[in-house]
Amino acid sequence: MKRILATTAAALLALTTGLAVAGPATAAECPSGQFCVWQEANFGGQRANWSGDDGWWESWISDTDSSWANHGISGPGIKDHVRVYENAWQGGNMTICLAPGQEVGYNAAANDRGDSHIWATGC
Ligand SMILES: [Ca+2]
Repeated sequence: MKRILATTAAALLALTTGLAVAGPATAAECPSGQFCVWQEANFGGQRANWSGDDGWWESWISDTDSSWANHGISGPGIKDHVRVYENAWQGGNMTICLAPGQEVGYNAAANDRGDSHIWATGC
């Protein structure tokens, strides 16, 4: 009996471990319908999030953005992509563009450069 219990426990442990690995542990925490930006890579540090456009990011997130997630709602004719620009009011170069559902833990070209963003129908 003792041996059966031990085997069952081992099987349960293996099952639990497998589930933990398969789970969405890397998914960024960002509300549905919103565009989220973090000060640190891999969705760390303080987070900013918007449901609409912002032509002038708050000073604490301007030029400190290091990871991004687009949890916008997708659909026909809906502006579901997000374009980030290096200057206010979509000025300068576009640093990064995210498709709906896309999460970027780090991007060297876009790191610490964003100042504004708009929702768009494409990139
Ligand atoms: Ca940063």
